[in-house]
Amino acid sequence: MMCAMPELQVLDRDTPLADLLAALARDGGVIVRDLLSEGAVRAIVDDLSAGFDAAVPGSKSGMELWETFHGPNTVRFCGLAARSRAFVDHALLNPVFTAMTDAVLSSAGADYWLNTGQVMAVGPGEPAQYMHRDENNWPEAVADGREITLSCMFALSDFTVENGATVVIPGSQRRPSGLIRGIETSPDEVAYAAMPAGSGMVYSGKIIHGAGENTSDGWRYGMHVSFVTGWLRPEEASPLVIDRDLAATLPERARQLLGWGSYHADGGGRTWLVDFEDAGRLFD
Ligand SMILES: O=C(O)CCC(=O)C(=O)O
Repeated sequence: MMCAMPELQVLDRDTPLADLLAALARDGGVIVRDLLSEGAVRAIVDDLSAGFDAAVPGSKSGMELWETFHGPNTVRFCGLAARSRAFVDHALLNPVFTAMTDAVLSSAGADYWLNTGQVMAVGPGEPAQYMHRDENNWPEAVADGREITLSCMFALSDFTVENGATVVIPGSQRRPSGLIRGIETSPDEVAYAAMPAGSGMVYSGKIIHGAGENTSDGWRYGMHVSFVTGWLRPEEASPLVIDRDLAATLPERARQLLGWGSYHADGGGRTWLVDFEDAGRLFD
């Protein structure tokens, strides 16, 4: 008897928040249709095209593990808020993704900030990335039942099973915490984030996933955006890239998410201050 392949739920962007969160809680990931309008995708791609042209596939880290993780024929680059105002307006401040993040990360801390905004363009012939969990970036903070990070993979071009759509193991967010670095998977346990450009897969920091193999002759253009609770250090040092003059042109919430604001823990702790004041005061 043939087993049906698992599938992620695909919901519209105007689905009630409670239903989006229920799908996320059940499967560990949910595809949201039209998270970005056609115009937003076009504006982001236009703004990032110089980055695509300049970027060389593969990792420059010189570290074998990272080079394998990044993929030899995958183009990645960050600093998206410095390259694209459309990224800020439509992805960083995306109303659906941020509403989901508000709900999911509220049990980890009083606020969150950008972990990374990253182009992930998978080239023809690229093998599948090893399966992993995003929360393993912060091993000391991982705890069963607590989400510390939430991610969205925005499709900037159509994602298909053939061109490397992200592979996930639905339900794996409920497996015991611990480091996952490459595990065997069977076809009857994985789902693919196959989706048209403009859609996005919102996924838990605990779900086991990785970029799929690209067996096509085209590129798969993805843009990963993730948030992390405000008391943890993000992967990307955003305020070292988005300078104060540029930050001054952005909406206040975008500035806060990019590290130009301070963290006020429930209970009174205050961190990331400037001379005892909230970093946001720099813009008064
Ligand atoms: O490119 C993808 O589909 C997923 C990549 C990923 O999970 C990562 O690099 O952390």
